[in-house]
Amino acid sequence: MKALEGVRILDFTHVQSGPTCTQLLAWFGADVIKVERPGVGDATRGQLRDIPDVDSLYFTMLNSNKRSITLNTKSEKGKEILEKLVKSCDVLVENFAPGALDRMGFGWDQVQQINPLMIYASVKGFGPGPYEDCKVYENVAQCTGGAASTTGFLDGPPTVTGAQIGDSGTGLHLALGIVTALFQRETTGKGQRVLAAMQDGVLNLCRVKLRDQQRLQHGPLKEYSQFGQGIPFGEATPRAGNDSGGGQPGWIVKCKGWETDPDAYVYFITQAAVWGSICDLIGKPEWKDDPGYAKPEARLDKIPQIFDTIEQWTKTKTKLEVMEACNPLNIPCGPILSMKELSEEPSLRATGTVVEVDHPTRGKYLTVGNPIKLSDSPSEVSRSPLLGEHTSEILTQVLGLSEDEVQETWASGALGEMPEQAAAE
Ligand code: CAO
Repeated sequence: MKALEGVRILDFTHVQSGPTCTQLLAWFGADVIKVERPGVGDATRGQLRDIPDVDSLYFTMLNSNKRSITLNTKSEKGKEILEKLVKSCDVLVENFAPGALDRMGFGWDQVQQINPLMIYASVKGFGPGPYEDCKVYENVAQCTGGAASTTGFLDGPPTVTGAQIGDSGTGLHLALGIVTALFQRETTGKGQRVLAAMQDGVLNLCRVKLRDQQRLQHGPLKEYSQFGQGIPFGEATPRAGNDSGGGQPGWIVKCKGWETDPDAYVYFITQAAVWGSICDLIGKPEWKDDPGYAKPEARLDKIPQIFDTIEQWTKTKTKLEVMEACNPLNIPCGPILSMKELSEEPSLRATGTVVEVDHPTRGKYLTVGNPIKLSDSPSEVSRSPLLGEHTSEILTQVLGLSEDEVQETWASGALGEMPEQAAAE
């Protein structure tokens, strides 16, 4: 028994934000039925392809554990099937451009009438307001949600981050909204709308930067290295390079091999509580009692110099040796792990966070499994569906159509072209 077993999701999502959400729900046991346009499907099936005519990794890594039905929801027959699906599902999830579902005839008002229990969940770029009609992609959200203006170095331009906080981050927010609405439905007996706007999701993840914006009104931000460097603050939260967000000076420093390995670095935090251990470790025991170094405030104007000294030590060790030396002393540090290293890390394979999956046309590929572990609801990762792979199965099993009705629906063209195998049957 999985946590969300018995919950059926009508998955109208595409690209990344929505699929992240429904993939999570599928891992928790929900039956996720992905509705795709006949012949085309989710645009990401064909994007960034590494193997000709094979579903891209972009698609396969975001659509595990789902079933796929092809349906032209703009045809009469397609609308009829969609209405039946709406009646049979608990949750509708979508991340179309604003207004697309209304134009299709399946906006919130219509869906509520068809199925008052339905939870109607949407990702949009912006919430209600001046930008609500805009189409939004990952980096647009990072820029409009406060991440870009606070990421990068002080003397450089705003920078986007590799973590997909706009798309995958919003998908995560939406998933929480959906299970919360399902929980509330237990007492109200009603569905409701769930909206996760990408701007809101990014801003939520940048919460500490809005904290700093308000702190700025009461004086400079002393933990930012620009303070120690005597660089005045402007009106808005500045970019802080690799400064640690937690108020303890942190920096990325070189390790052994940095000349040839772009990831031979470690994040090193000079946490006040372990300052004495740091001084011993880097060969500067005299700093422990030196009034110029002993207290955090005294060190603020010497941060670059202190990290230079730390780096002289880290350059003599690999990043993992630095970690091995620091951990027993409770000195927080983070080796910069490359995607290659993460994909090969045995402990991540052992926990199912990195999983190898077999696919009929692609062969074996790696994906990231469920990062949220439930002790009573294990998440096995199964491959993403081929386009329309489960169309007939869903019509019979979920909607209860007879064989004749299924054939009739194929003949109407609403499902696209019948796959050769199904036609032979
Ligand atoms: N049958 C028939 N038509 C279908 C269909 C189906 N099964 N599935 C989709 N369509 C139609 C839609 O109805 C829509 O038609 P109209 O515009 O004529 O009403 C059309 O396909 C295109 O849908 P779209 O507007 O969602 O796609 P787009 O490429 O124009 O925009 C995106 C893509 C991502 C910018 C937009 O969907 C968006 O802003 N989504 C919300 C924010 C979001 O999720 N962004 C993250 C994207 S990356 O994860």
